[in-house]
Amino acid sequence: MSKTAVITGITGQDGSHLADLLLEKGYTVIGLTRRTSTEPPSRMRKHLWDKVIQFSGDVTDSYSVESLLKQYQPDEFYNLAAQSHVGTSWKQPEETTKVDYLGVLNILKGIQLISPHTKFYQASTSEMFGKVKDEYQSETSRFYPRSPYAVAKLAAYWLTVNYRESYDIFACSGILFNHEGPRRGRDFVTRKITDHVAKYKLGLTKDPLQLGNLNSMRDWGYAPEFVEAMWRILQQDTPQDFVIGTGESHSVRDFVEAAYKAIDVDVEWSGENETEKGARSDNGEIIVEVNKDFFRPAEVELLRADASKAKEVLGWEPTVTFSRLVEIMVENDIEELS
Ligand code: NAP
Ligand code: G4F
Repeated sequence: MSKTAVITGITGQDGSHLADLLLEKGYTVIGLTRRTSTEPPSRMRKHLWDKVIQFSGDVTDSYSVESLLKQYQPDEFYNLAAQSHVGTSWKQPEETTKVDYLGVLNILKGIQLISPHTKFYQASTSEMFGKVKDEYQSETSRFYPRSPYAVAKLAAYWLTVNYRESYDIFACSGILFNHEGPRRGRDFVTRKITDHVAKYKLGLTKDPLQLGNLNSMRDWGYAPEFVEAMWRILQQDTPQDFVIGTGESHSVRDFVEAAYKAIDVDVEWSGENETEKGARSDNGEIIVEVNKDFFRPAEVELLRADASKAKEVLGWEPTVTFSRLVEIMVENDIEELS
């Protein structure tokens, strides 16, 4: 008999890639979708529409989570639902806490009471490391969250540990570093850049790209490879937490340079100081401007993964390099816009 898996956040980047992977493996996939996710134009990827069972609900509504668990008693439950935008979490801290923390409590309570055999995956994040101490962050690094988003995610991480230890539930966190690709939301910095560069290439914009902090460093990987790690985490004999990332870190400035390089444009940085630096193309046009509106009240300066446990225990290793990732995203945006 095929295994059954629930995915919350199935209309998001990771949810859609995970659904593709599990369907390929023969799973029956149930996606929790909100009414607003299914109103036209749908946020659900069209190719998934007929292949997954849609269950209408919301992780902040315990009745809908419990009904889902009662009806399907799934083998696996992947909780990817979140208010996932860090910048937005200062503007909507309550909403962020409800979805990213209370939503997780609803699911764990439901599993404990209704479906204790269900294996649970929590989408934890490298943002929990925040103001980092270690050069590379591993499962044992100190947490120091720097946003309402990261605080809610850290509480949810500890709740997952707590339910595992208190009720013997197979509950795990994947602590994933940034991962990107063609399905990334356009308000995250990578897709914002590649979307703009594609428009520039196609002559659809002459405006400079407006960005915030160019100095922050992120460990950017390729999303389809990261959902494979989620699945492997739930196939282990014992429930454990894993850091998932590439081990390489680049600045936002590096990402901008690589994206313009993908369309054969050299970037020359200018400006009085590091924070105000914008950029010109090799033909003198201003192509990037630093805009204070995109700075955050507190910043995570550097993230870089030590994913050696994942390599050793899960046999998981990323293969897509930083420059290839940027090319994939720019090529995709050019194709989508053409
Ligand atoms: P995303 O594209 O922003 O998707 C978020 C998903 O959550 C959407 O499907 C959204 O559905 C759903 N959602 C939001 N509020 C909900 C609610 N109250 N009830 C049910 N569903 C709700 O995020 P992503 O990049 O795929 O990330 C997936 C998960 O991994 C998130 O938990 C994120 O915090 C975490 N994470 C991501 C990264 C990364 O680099 N991508 C790294 C570490 C951790 P609607 O369509 O209805 O809005
Ligand atoms: O692309 P970002 O918004 O991603 P961020 O904040 O790293 O969060 C993402 O990764 C986390 C994992 O570490 C996830 F948990 C989270 O859900 C999300 O997927 O910003 C990356 C960096 C930041 O330092 C930000 O300040 O880019 C900087 N940045 C500079 N200009 C900008 C912009 N970010 C955005 N979104 N927009 C800008 O214009």
